Amino acid sequence: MWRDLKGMAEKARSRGIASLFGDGRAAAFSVNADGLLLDYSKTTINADARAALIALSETRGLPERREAMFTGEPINETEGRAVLHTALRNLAGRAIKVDGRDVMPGVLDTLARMKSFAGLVRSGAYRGAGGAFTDVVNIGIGGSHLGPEMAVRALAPYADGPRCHFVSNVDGADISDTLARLDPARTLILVASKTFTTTETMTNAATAHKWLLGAVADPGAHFVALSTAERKAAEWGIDASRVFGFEDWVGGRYSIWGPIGLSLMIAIGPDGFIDFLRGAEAMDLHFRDAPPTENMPVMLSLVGLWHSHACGYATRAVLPYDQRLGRLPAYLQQLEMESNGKGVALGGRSLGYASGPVVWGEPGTNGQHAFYQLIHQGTAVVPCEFLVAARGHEPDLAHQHALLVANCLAQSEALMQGRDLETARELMRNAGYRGAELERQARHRVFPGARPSTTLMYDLLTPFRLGQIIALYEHRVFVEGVILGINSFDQWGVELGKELAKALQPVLDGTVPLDEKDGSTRQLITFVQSKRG
Ligand code: G6Q
Repeated sequence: MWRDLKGMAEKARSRGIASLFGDGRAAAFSVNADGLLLDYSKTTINADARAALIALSETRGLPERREAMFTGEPINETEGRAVLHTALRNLAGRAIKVDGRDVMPGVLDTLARMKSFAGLVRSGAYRGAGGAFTDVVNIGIGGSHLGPEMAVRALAPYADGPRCHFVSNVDGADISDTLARLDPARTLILVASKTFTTTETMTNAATAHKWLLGAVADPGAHFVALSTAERKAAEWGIDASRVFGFEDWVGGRYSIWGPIGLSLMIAIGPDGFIDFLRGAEAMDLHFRDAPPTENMPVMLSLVGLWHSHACGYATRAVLPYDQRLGRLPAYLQQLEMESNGKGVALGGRSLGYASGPVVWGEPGTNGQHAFYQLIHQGTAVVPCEFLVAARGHEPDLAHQHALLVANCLAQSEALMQGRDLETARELMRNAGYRGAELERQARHRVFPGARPSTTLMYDLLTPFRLGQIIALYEHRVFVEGVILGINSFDQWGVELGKELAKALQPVLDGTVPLDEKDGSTRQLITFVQSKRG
């Protein structure tokens, strides 16, 4: 089937994109979902390619796998776990059973506890040694960091609680720079760690504890734990009333919807957080029910696979024309690359084709003045995924928002249209060039065009909308994983480096000899040791 799709892609390449536009293409190659519009008409996909992609998804068992995920079957097969982040936003409370037990009463109870605690922090009823908390520091990494950091920044216009800060890196510079600006007596620390064992997080938490120890009588009262390891959090000395647990069927990078989202809830308030969950719930219902051509996660995924596996484009750029979505590319990098960056299929055999694509990006218009050069004229084709709101949150600056939207639309138009040599010659002729110099200058001004992009548009980036968008990407990654035959919910590839780092620590300290290391590692360690003295 991949061979057929590759053949189709080859033919599509010669057709280009602009020539496909006739009556109704824009609407026919777009999907709407509760106020979101995904336009994928500026790609080479035509009706035949779409039908073949949908057939592929069905052959790979997408409808059955999707149902298995929503109903709590252990589809994370290498870890023997269900995959139920969708339960965290199942506000309707529909029963979902894992091993015969309905998980919803526990989920809703934790949500109610989070709401109550966030309310107490926001009102100042739960306070620090120096008064109501003015600042909250979320200490976590990877899935316990990127989601809340991205969402708090995205929803800044809705933030009316204490300021939220995020510390992740084991590099002492991160926590040191963050705490330097804060008053310990009015700072609440959230230790966000599913396992409560992650080196970076536990090291930073200990540093924060030391910082508080010198400043307040009861540092423990300034700590909250967000973790599945409730016993470990208790051993660490955090009172059970401030431990918010979740279960192992919530993967780290899918965990923003529960306790790991507490910083977001404190920032925008429980009502805003519920709206965020509602947006995700709306996307879940849509994903579960809509037929393929009207199903946004399915179509977004198929368009992505068309580009990565049929056309062979190795990367994909995420380009939000929204400054507050500045961390979305990093968030999606983890979601996509940790989920589908695998070389082995579910059954244990080698994949035999490319894994999920490399994802990267930056907000527009900034990227335009940096790497868009390569996107327009470089030799590698990079499918671009634009996101933009129709309206901004700054009514006084509507003219700036209009400029932002114009730039976003112009980019997708330029990528598709390009500029041919004859037009470039004409431009250079008008600029006064003649002869060989005209020809030389003209060639530098040619844009190949026919470069694909999609645009995701929405009215305003509200909590509901953000919830919907994040759930859209989660499901897109799931569909892609099903079609590629990958388990999107484990991450064994991060383990080896962790093990080696642990073993290297005593070597760096000089308590274990260097001998067994390779020449390069030995040289680098010797350099560090000589500088440390
Ligand atoms: C995410 C990954 C990983 C994880 C971090 C933090 O899906 O599993 O990024 O979130 O390693 O783990 P803890 O939350 O257990 O500290």
